[in-house]
Amino acid sequence: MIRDDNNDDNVDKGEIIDPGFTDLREFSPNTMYVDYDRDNIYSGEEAIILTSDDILQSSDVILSAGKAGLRIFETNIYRFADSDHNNQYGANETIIVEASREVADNILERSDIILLEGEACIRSFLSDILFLDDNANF
Ligand SMILES: [Ca+2]
Ligand SMILES: [Ca+2]
Ligand SMILES: [Ca+2]
Ligand SMILES: [Ca+2]
Repeated sequence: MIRDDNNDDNVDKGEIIDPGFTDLREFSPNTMYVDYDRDNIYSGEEAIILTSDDILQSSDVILSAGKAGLRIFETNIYRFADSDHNNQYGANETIIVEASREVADNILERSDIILLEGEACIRSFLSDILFLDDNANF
């Protein structure tokens, strides 16, 4: 339980009354991240995806834009997710374009279009990582 004494919508020291009842909840098992640097840890700048498997598909929802190990093709409107980090496109790797079909950036965003479903180094969050659900709508 939290009382926002100064109404700044942030939890400050002293505002946590009962640490047992916060909006902290576990990520759903379908909330995964792209382990861009392959350290098995979510870094905060890695993309978060709602997916039931480790295949990036057009039906998956990108919850939080972020790094996804995207690499440039010779044609620079495309990016591929370099899942095995060999700097080469492999047959199982995801291909992405920007919604605008202009030059792609290296950030995986909700607006990006997944042209070819595939691997993207997607990992599950460990179940002991919790997040604060600000508006309780997850
Ligand atoms: Ca990582
Ligand atoms: Ca998927
Ligand atoms: Ca590769
Ligand atoms: Ca993008």
